[in-house]
Amino acid sequence: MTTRRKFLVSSALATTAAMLGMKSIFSRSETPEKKVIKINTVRKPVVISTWDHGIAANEAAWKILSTNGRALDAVEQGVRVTESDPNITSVGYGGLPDRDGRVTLDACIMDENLNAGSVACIEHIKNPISVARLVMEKTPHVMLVGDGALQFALQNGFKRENLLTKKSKKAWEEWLKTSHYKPVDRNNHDTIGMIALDNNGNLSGACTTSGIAWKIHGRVGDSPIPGDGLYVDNEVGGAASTGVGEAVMRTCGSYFVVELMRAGKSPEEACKLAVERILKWNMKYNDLQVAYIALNKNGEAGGYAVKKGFQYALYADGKNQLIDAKYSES
Ligand code: SD4
Repeated sequence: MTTRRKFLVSSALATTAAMLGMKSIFSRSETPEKKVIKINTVRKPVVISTWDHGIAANEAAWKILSTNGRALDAVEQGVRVTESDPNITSVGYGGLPDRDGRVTLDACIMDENLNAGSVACIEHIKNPISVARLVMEKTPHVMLVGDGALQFALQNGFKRENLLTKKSKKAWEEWLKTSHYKPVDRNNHDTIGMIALDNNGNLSGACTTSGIAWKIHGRVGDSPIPGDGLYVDNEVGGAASTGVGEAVMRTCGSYFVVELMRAGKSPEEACKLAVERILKWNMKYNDLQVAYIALNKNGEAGGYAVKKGFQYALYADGKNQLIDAKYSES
């Protein structure tokens, strides 16, 4: 019995699948009478994150994902590993300071219900991602900044700490000798962005950074802005960025990547088109590097960068691997 309703349901699902680029999800039998919708394997869980420090972050996320935990918990715990590592000078504790010697941090988190929480230009808190989560879950707001964010964190039991390690202080003192303000040195920026798909098929993402070294005090980048440094739409996929935040903000980068996936692009194609949008405008940043990572609802992942050198960590099918991203310019 082929009812009109059945037909409508199957064609609607097929259209959705096409829009999401999920070529392999649905298949039909030959005869209209036996129109069976077969849900193929969606690869899950999966977690993807930026740069080589993503390997250790993925491990922490995987512990949660592989025991049927929630993607939101996985991304929070994953990026906390990077934030807490004093040897990583671009995220959290040990991050390089601004030109006044102050370590100011940006972070954003998004769950499977389009909830978002973020903190920008927060000082003295080692794990800003957890403050961002609290903003999302315990306040009617999305973003808290500066002193207000710090006050909120302290009121909620976070510890005030000195985040400027000896190593970062030394680097800053060295920089002070010339005070040459070159905010786009690629070695200076390696935010961690992470997107996870859990066993329930839900997506979440996190992004956290100390931003660009020696920045003007008060400068906020793309990372804490939903739609720029991070975006997750549980119907489609998630994306995160790293690199010169100003270029990402001017193109609403991560939102653009997600919308491209909604329109049927694969994660890698979507990241490439978002990179090309930046390049098309010929933005005048020295040594411009921007990279995106993306993961769709189907468990397909990808990344793409302006320049050579960007790597992302992908944990899927039980394997945690570092992958060299394709790029537009050598
Ligand atoms: C920012 N996008 O603050 C961040 C920096 C970064 O890899 O990603 N570094 O602009």
